[in-house]
Amino acid sequence: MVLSKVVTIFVAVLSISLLLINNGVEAFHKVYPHLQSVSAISVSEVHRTGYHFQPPRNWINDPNGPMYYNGYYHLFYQYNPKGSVWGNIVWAHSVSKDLINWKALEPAIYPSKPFDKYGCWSGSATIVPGKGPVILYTGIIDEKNTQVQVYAIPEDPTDPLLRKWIKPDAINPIVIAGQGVNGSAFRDPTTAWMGKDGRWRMLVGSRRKHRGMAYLYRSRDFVKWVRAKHPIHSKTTTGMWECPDFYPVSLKGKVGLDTSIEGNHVKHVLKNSLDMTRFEYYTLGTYLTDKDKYIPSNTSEDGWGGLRYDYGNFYASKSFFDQSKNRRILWGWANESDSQDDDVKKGWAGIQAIPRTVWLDPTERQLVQWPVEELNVLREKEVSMNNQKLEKGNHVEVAGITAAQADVEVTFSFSSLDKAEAYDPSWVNAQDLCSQKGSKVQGGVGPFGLLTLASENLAEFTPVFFRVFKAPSKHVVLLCSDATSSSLTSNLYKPSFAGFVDVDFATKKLSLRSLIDHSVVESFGEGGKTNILSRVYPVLAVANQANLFVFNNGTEPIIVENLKAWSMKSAELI
Ligand code: DQQ
Repeated sequence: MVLSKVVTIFVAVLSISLLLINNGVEAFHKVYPHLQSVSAISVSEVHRTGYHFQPPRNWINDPNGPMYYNGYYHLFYQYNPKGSVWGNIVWAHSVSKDLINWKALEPAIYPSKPFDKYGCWSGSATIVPGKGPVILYTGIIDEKNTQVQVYAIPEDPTDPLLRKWIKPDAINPIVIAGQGVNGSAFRDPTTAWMGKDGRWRMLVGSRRKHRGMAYLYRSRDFVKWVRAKHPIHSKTTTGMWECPDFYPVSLKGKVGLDTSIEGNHVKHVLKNSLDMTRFEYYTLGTYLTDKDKYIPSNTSEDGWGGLRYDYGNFYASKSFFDQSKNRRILWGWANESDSQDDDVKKGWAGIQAIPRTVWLDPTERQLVQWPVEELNVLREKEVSMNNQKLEKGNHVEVAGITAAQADVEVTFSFSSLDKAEAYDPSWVNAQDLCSQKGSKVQGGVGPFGLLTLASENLAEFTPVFFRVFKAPSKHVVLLCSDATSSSLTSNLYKPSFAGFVDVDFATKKLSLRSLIDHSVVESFGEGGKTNILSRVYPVLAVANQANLFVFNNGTEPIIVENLKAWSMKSAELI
């Protein structure tokens, strides 16, 4: 009795502290009745992106049902057609031939039935052999946000753009919460996969009290679904699991796999988006197909401190297998870091991160991500820098490109690690360490990296940088993307996002790529091992007043071995 009280108090305290550090973002289902149908008179352009996906106006959140089908990529996403805060949610729909240039169509799925009258929330697409694409999504049936799962198919499967979707009345909703399941925490069905027994499986995110869960459902015909006795996986204290994603990755190479592939040559990935903190984490593990259980590997922390696709603003992500290029592609939503009132004034909120190819690192300890190769077609006007030495306190401009809309790839090197600062083992939280040390506190090996979206006199800048520390038996590398000095505006969330990088120092080099796009700095450390997306709102470092620099603020001299930077053309978003 006493013990259970202690546990309850501990969980409550943990939940409150997690909420206090919740990535600075309001709960996504927070309803602003007075704002959610307020349409802005005009759209503010200054921080709109040039090549990250965003519609002409209004609120967007989670990517939904991405797929490649009959020559087109389809991206659906959560969208408020009436305003720029969350609400009135439909599935907006865009199509593309190359994942970069998009054409908007009419919303594909919108409230029209009793089983989705109060909203069409997130879900996934599965290409069912012999049937074509099927979307499973969460319908909201009442004002209490009771959730059911809905089945939708194209009205005309021969339409190459799959414009209209129907939700057959005779079978919907296909899944309701059922006994023992919390009906207001029961959402975001995954892409389905087929087991060796010929039955389909899919997951639905949920929680039981504070335990995050992914319920498993099975079906023979994709229409009648039965819940398995046990969830595929669950974890104490992690709270509601939103937008679960479950898929195999090959042990060798970068090739992506269809979601139904299983066997000794693969590991599985389970990713969940944690409603309590607005962060996601994933584990790598083994899918025991005979038991329909997923067991995370002992190299993957299963919980709050787990691996993240991205240590910045990246949420509700979803991957799909692109059968046209045999790769797995990951989409994630990047929310704003300004206030709801700002969003109403500017007439838009939310973007999608650049789609990323994802594969297993050869160490098998983590995933690696890289912007899809198609992005490179937007590159123009290349400039480069080679063997540029950076002494302590130096910064050098990367001139000649449109620094507010750019792509930069750089490799830094140094000749010795002797000067690396001592690592304090209590520094387990990378973000805390980054906010403590930042880019301005002089170090030994680092901080060095890029000053992005910088005003000429550095009154504003968003540094993306490494700091190297020396622990007793290894070196610890921190990658930071620090928004603290990003804007002279005060009413903004300016986090010091950071993650540790798993590095082999045989070559004493570190590489970085940053995609800079007006209010986005999306960075990939060490070839995509540790990635961070920041949203920033400079007032001086805008348009052609933005600059890009390389810098070093450590005592060890740093060499910019090779840097290439490009102005980026704008993507077509029509
Ligand atoms: N957003 C959707 C939900 C999902 C959440 C609602 C995650 O289905 O759980 O817009 O951002």
